[in-house]
Amino acid sequence: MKDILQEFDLLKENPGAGTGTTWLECGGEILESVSPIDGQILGRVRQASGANYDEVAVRASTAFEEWRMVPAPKRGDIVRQIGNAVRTRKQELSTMLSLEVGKIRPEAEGEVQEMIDMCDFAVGQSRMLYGLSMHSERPRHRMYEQYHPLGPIGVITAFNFPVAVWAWNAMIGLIAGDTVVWKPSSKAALTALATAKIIGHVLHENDLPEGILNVVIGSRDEVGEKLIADRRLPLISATGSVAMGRRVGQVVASRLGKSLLELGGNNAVIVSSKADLDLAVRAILFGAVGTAGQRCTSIRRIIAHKEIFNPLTEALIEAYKQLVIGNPLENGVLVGPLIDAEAVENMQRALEEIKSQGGRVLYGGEILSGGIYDVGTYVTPCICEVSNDCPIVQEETFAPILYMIPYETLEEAIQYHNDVPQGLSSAIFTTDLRESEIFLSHLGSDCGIANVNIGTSGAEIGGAFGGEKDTGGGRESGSDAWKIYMRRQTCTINWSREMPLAQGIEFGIE
Ligand code: UN1
Repeated sequence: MKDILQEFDLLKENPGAGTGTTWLECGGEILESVSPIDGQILGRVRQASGANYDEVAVRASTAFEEWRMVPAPKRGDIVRQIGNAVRTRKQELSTMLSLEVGKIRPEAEGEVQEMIDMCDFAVGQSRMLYGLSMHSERPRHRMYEQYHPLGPIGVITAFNFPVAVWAWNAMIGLIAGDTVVWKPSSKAALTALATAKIIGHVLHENDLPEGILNVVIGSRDEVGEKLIADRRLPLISATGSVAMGRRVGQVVASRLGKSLLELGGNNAVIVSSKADLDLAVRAILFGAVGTAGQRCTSIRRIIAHKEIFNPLTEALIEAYKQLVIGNPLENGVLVGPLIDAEAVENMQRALEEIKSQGGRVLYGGEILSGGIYDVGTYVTPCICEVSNDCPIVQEETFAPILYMIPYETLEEAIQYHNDVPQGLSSAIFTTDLRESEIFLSHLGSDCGIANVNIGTSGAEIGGAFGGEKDTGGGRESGSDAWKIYMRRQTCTINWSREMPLAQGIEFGIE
């Protein structure tokens, strides 16, 4: 295999701002991309300065003037080509992603597939930017609504889904006629640059103006703060922690911009006494341990009926014992490293708190050592028994810690379920129709995503993705999420020779 940097024409040191085909002379600090797999430096990025950010924003604004005039289905055709270009580079891009953020190969490939699927979805959507038409209350008047391109938009993404979540926003933004300024996580900088290169090439080959898709890697203070405060960007879509989202939401609201926030989850699964336990164990394993517990949709809490609490816990411990933890690029490994030493520290701190709050660690939680493990990013996924009133249950720790919480009645289970600040994804395992319908009703889950007999993670792109409460309220990806990327306009046309007013108002000089 060629060196992964060469695969994407990346250098040992790369400028952190550009369009994929042209790059700026960057003036920020050097960022090292360190693989969580073995601590090796994969490459370096010269980050953007505040002045570089401005150059990017000017390019995105200028390119918007042209891009918005390309007919939407033609924009869709460009996105089709982007999808095809990513298809041909799926292997290399997933390898880059695994190396940089530590995802196991099947999940890295799944993520790149999610980006490809998003392109396909956006191509279809480009011919379906529908507005309604209404019957006017005035004679010989016509009313309808239409959707116009919005402008250059800002997209801030997290390390754990460095390309898929960006594609949710960027591909829909593109077909909507927007240009995109992408600020990826500094922990996934090279993956972002590689992606920008693949896509930049497609745009260039189609003789499109530079600046339709831009990437800008930089610090929060120099770049992040400027981007969210930038009045040229009518929409900021941000994925990350609740603290980050609160800041983005406040700054964007203070300039009356639109924000689309996809923040923390603290997702629970209710396992009823009438559940198919075999299904539940398989789903919980993927949901709690997949991506080493670093998805916003990861399962963090199991609310289990007391009758099946013990057998379920035992089955999960048995399954956890069989997990192969190690180099995510190797076949058979199911758990890779956490993103960095800080994530491991946070996990350890949470485990201390669990114990001090009366919880018990039933399995796992150790930092592994020896061989590849010596890099300090590998941990054993952990199962804890806690009571629902432990304060730690309210928090999302971005690590593979699973809380087992017993319940007696479904009402109590739902109360526990909803009793956290976050509201992203949720599930119930039951074969009882009444229980599942209660869970899906207004009495049930208060989350943006609610599932029956499947886990909380691994959502398909076709639905709108996002959550309530501290999760931020945004919706991305499928369904009608495209609307936020466009400017809605209601139009009324008078084709009569009269000037009637709405609500029957008479106003005029005799
Ligand atoms: C995230 O972790 O920010 O539903 C997104 C899922 C993935 C996306 C997760 N499709 O788990």
